[in-house]
Amino acid sequence: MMGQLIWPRAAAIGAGLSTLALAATLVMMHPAPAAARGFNTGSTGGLYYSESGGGTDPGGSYSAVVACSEVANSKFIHLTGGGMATNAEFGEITIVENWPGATLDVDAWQNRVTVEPVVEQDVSLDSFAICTNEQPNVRSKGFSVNAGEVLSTEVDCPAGKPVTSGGWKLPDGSIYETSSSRPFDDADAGKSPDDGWRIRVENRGGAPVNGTAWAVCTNEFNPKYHRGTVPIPGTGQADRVTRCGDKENLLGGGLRGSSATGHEIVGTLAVDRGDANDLPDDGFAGGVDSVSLQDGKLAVYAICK
Ligand SMILES: [Ca+2]
Ligand SMILES: [Ca+2]
Repeated sequence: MMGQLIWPRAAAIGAGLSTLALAATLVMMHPAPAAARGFNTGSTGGLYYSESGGGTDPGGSYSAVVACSEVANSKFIHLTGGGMATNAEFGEITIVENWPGATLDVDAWQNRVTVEPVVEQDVSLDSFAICTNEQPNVRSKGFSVNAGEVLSTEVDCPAGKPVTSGGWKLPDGSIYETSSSRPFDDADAGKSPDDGWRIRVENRGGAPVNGTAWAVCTNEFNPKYHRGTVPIPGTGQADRVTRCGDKENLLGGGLRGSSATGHEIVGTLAVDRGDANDLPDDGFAGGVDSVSLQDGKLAVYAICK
C-alpha cells in the first residue's frame, strides 16, 4: 500500500504516555526520540528539525508537544512549521490538533490525535517542529462549523510577511473531518500562495463545532512554494511527497483533499530525500483517507527557502 512508504506501521511504543503534561515533560527530557520512525534531528541551513514520538492505547487519545526551546542549540527558539505522522491505517484516527501554538510561552508545534474505539493495536504519534532563530508572526482565528456543514476559513498574514505553515485546533468528542490545511493566494499581484493559511472542516456531527485556525508568517524568509498532486481513490488512502528544490530547506507544508466532504487529513510530515544530510529538510508529505466515493485529487505543498 502506498501509505506504508510514508507512515510505516512501526512497533508500538510506550502505552500509557497519554497525558499532555507527561508528553511535554518527555519532550523536554528527551528532545530526539528518533527510534519511532528514523526521523533524524539536527540543524542545517539555519533551521533545526526536532521531533517527539510516543504512542496511545487502543481507542485512546494522544498529545505531543515539540518545543523549539528544547532543541540542542538554544538559538533555534522560534518556529517556522511542523506536523505529524502516525502508523494508523485507513479510518483509524482523527487529527484533533495540528497547530503552531505556544506552550509555556515558548514556540512549539502541538498535536493531538484520537483513535477509533474499534482499533485494537496501539497507534504511534510522531510530531515534529522546524525551528529558527527568527521570530515569526503567528496569527490565529476562531471559527464555528454548523452541524452537517463544511466551512473554509482563512487566516491572513500581514502584508510582506509570507506564510510558512499553519494548522488547526478542534475539540475532542466531536465528529468532523479536516480536508484542507494549506497556504493560499489572495487577490494580490503575486501568484504564489504566500498570503495566509486556509483550513476546511466538515462537521459530520449534530452540534456546532468551534475551532481555531492558525498561520505562521515569516518576518525573515522569502519562501518558495512547491505543489504536487496525486489521485485519491473514492474509498481508500492517498499520499505523496512534494520536494523542495535541490538547494532549498523545508520551512513547512500543507495539503488539500479536493472533496469538501469525505476527505480527511491523516498525516503531514517533513521528509528526507536521502541527500548529503539525513535531516528531513527536503520536502513535505501529506496523506488523506477518503470515503468520498468519487475519485479526487490530493495536492501537497512544500514551503521551502
Ligand atoms: Ca500571493
Ligand atoms: Ca536531507
